[in-house]
Amino acid sequence: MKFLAVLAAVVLFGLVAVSCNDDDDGGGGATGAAADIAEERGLSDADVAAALKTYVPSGQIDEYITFASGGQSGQVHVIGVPSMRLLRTIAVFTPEPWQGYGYGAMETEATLDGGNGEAINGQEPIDLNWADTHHPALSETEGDYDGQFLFINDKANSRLAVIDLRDFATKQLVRNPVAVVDHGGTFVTPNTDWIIEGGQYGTPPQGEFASLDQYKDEYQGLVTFWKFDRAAGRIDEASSFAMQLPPYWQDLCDSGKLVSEGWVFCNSINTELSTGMTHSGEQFEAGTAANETDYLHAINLNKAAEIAAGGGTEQVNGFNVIPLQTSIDEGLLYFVPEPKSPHGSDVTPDGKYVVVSGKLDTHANVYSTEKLIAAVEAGTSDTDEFGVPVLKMEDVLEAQVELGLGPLHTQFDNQGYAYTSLFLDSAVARWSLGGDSTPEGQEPWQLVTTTPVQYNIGHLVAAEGDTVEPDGRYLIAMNKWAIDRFFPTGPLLPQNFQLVDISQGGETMPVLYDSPIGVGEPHYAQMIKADKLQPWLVYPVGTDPGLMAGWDQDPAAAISPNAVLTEQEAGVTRDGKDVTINMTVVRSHYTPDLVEVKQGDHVIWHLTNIETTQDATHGFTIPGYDINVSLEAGKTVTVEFDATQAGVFSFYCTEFCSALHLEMMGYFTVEP
Ligand code: CUK
Ligand code: CUA
Repeated sequence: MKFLAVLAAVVLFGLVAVSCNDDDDGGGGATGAAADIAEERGLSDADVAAALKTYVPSGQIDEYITFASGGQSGQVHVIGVPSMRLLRTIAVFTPEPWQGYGYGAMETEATLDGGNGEAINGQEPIDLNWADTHHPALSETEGDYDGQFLFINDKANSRLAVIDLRDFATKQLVRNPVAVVDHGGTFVTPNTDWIIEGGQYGTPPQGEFASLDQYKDEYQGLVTFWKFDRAAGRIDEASSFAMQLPPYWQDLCDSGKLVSEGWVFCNSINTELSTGMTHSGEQFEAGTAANETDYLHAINLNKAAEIAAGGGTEQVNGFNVIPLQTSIDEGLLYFVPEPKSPHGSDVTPDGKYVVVSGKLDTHANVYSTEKLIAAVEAGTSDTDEFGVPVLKMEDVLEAQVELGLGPLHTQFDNQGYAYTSLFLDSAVARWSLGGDSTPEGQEPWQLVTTTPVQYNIGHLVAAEGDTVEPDGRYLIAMNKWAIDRFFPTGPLLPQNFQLVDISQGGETMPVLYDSPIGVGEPHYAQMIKADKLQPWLVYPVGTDPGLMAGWDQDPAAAISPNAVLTEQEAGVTRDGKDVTINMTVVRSHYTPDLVEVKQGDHVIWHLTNIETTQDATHGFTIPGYDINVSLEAGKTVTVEFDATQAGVFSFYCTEFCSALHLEMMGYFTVEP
């Protein structure tokens, strides 16, 4: 079958290839059935070629998997490449009923609750039920994706999530107790020892008040380094720390790698310390764009981690914070001027350069990490108004590459090209790296070509394009505006992911496919080779996903003490007002199928799907109780609630699992 499909593709492609000289001739070059279809549908040769490059026949699997931020949905979307098919959404910060996330399953309630944080200054946190997710980060080993974990930030509430890629399930949410918002996260260090969460808008520490008149003295910037404990599969909050920074608006960060490993680079805006119209007489838009340059922050993370471990921190809201003065005294923080209103901070695969674009500048600025480290060692007497040492731009800058209007983010391929999104030009710019990486036949640090995209691209993602070993092949332009690309779904339109073929180098860089994303505004994504992922196909029977730790853990250790492994163990027991139900779930019945309680009883309901068949998922809902649970094969879940509502409730399976799915039900009776 596979051979036939390949043969068909070769034949079709051959037919198309014979007449590539005319892009718009209605597929006139193809012959036979393919030509007839192209003709009938008005497809050009380029259309047919793009279709052949992206079509993945039924039963075949995509070569790459993209994890895209779900933006305001607070989720992560899993998308196959090149087909651009949406495979799944992962519930992260937002309750999601299909996955039974936040609808009664105790383990998911606990995960969501972890994201609310603790009381600060005696104020209990408000339940947070949405997030503004921006930057997903795959875990890395020696700078390469290892396919184990995924992290993502919530800009709106300064939170981080840990997702395990064995079951594509969220294991932990943490809320930064010091920051109010974040942006430059998540990015990981080359062995995922640290997860970087850069700040954004200057504020006083969370829970504290200061007037904007006191901006310079009482407001602060922040970057937080979360310690990832790979064995536990969780963030270790007690070993994590933040660094207090001047109240500039820190933006995106990236971790150094190879020669620059141990350093972290964050760009910033609002070095003007603008406080808006009311206080400084100018709206933020103008007030933050007055200076010709802002500051690239270079942070010596290795040294900062030593200082933090050695007790060089203060406690702010119970969290370790290195005060700004300590960072200055210990040489943890250096600034380098960067062009007006910068965005993006992207380290090249060899770790030798950091690319920072200026939104209001036409260049990508390439800083040499080796020059930066040398300048730090040489020392400087220049400082900013807070006393932070400022290195000279000319000592650190390697190149300025003129790209076009509104350059934002940069990714890399395996041929020595860099790719930068041009927001205002609505284009992807391909340019050549210098140093040892210059592509064959190209001059170093030169714009090579641009491909128009529709429209106003934000981030872009290339296959493994931020690792030490990018794959090239594919790039996705993550466009903010769709306008005329899709059927207009009212005034609110989907975002447009456009798949771009970057395999050929030089001036060839065609768009292959438009894919609408109608679920929140994705910002960033990461694309990993599919064969690097090793997802579980079923859970070992009785697994509580909340007990899953690191990948070295014996799977038996994640078997729930509440697992009900056989129908013989199933049943209902009562202890005073506490009623415990031990229930098995299997096609197509629940055991027991009758649960009788009295109004006011406290109900503890353990359910185990004892199936071992892939995709044999069952659901469980109790009408009127806002409970819905997903039980994938092998999973154990506990639901706990007070039987406040009297009546007769037909609980049932919400997943169409078998021919007798409709019969998969039972009665929960609550006697007044
Ligand atoms: S930001 Cu959205 S386009 Cu949050 Cu990475 Cu640049
Ligand atoms: Cu089980 Cu439907």
